[in-house]
Amino acid sequence: MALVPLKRRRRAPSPPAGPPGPGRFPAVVLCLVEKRMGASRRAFLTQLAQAKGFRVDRAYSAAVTHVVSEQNSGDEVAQWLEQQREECGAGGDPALLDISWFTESMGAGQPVEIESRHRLREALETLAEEAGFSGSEGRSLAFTRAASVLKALPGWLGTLEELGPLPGIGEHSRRVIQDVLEDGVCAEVERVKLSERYQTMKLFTKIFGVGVRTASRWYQEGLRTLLDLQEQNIKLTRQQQAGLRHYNDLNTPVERGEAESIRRVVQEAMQRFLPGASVTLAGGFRRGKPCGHDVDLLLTHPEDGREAGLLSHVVSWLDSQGLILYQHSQENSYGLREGPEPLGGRDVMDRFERCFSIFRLEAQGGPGAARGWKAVRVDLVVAPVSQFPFALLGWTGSRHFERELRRFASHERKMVLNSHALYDTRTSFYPLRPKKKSSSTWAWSMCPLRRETPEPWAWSTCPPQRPLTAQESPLQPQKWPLLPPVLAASRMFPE
Ligand code: 8DG
Ligand code: CA
Ligand code: CA
Repeated sequence: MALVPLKRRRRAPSPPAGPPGPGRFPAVVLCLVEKRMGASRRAFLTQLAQAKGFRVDRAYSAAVTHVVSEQNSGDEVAQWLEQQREECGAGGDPALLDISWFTESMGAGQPVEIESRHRLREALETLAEEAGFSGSEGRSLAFTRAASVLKALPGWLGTLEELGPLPGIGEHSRRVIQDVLEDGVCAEVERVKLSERYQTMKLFTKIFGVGVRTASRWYQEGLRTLLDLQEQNIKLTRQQQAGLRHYNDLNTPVERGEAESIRRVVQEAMQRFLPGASVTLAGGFRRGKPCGHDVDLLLTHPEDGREAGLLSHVVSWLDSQGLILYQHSQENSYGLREGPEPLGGRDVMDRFERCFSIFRLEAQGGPGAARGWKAVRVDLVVAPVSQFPFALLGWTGSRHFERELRRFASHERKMVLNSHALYDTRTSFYPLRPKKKSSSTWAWSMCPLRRETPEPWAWSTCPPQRPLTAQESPLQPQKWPLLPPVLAASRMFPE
């Protein structure tokens, strides 16, 4: 099945051929599998790794120590390796690694320890994704939770017994973990990865604007490829058309430098209309991820209310400069007097004025360099400064962390937390409001500034730590009766 058949592929720049130097890490020689990764992405990742001092060989040889692949099953990579060995007549016993090892190593600036948990997490995340594709939210959440627990483990997991009675890992997940630890793969996961339904759902849900329901309907109608959508004249929304048009770019990870460039462009545009307004990079980048699937930007102004109406000016101006390939905006629909809203549950959705867009970013090397530009998904969200801490917390993610934090607020604290406010349902239906509207210090102080997704499993087992003292906090706790629990929660997950 063709996975990306939409456009005839450009001839991608070949990764530099040769003769490779030892790199900064003489014991590590990488080779990237092109299948499913694609030639452009392979070239890009090769350059990225080389820039960090890794030796990356274009062709397989006995010198290769680490084989990195993306979206291939264990069997497929083993088959690939067999073929390479035959072709070059060399042996070698490289570690077969998923892209998550590569990403973490690039983030760390050095090869990270190869751990079974890379494979374990990938296995659980695949099952979570598959459960989501089947509309089984509960099962999907259970696997996601188990994957998060593994991610948070401080060390190497050698046996299932070492997990002990750790909460958050159910029977099914334990079976998967055991299989991977014993055999290197889990048959159930391999079956899922090879199934036509899973592969098709993955392909379709990666189109901007296509959710599980639409993808599932298309699958039931017999559609299997992106080309099918075009040839069968499937009716698409404007958003889906843009998603399909820029499919390859939008499924190429956005680098931190690219995100920062877009943030600067938006910041400059904002200064034209409202001096003093600020743009903050949120989402995965704020959690320290080196790359992500889009750029999340939070817009605000130190004076509450001044930000209203700003977004349409900014977007129109960016559009007039040819920087926007697609956009649709939504107005703010949040009413502060309403009290805790249904959206305050565990849903991450909020009601800020926002714009879902696709930017045309001047290429800075990497994919799109030959063409001169690259399409990048950007979410622009406008938050009044009085709601900014909650917006920042909500838009920092991860989705799973936000979900668990909201669950913590309601189950452990009888509060309702959303991206607008924190309510104490026992004492007041009015949300926490900042006293000093223009101060940004308090905003930062109450957000858990973490570099990684924290350990959600720890929340129910750790007692909350003490709230900040008045000296430690720029806030005045006595005036902020609802604040300490959030601070306490944030204290559990220091940076
Ligand atoms: P990535 O792009 O690095 O791959 O991942 P991410 O940055 O963690 O995910 P994201 O899908 O871009 O979402 C970023 C956060 O924004 C996530 O925690 C959910 C949060 N969020 C809100 N409100 C809303 C909303 O109304 N819609 C969406 N899509 N996300 C929201 O707080
Ligand atoms: Ca993001
Ligand atoms: Ca986003």
